[in-house]
Amino acid sequence: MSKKVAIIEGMTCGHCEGAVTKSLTELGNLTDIQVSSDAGTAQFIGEVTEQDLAAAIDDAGYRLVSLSNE
Ligand SMILES: [Cu+2]
Repeated sequence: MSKKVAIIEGMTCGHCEGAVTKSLTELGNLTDIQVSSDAGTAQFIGEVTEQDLAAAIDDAGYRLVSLSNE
C-alpha cells in the first residue's frame, strides 16, 4: 500500500482537520490518516480514486486540489 498526499483547500483550524479526518475515515479503507490545516494536506495509506476522495472532502465542506503518491 502506498502513502498518498492530498492537497486540500479551505481548512483553517483543528475543527477542519477533524471534519476531514472523519470523512476520510468513513471511506472505510484508509489508514494512518494525518490531516494538517497548516500544510493544507491529508496524508494516508490506502487506495482511493481521486473522484471518491474529492466527494468525501466535498461532503466535509472542503475542496480536493490534487492527489499524489508521496
Ligand atoms: Cu476550521
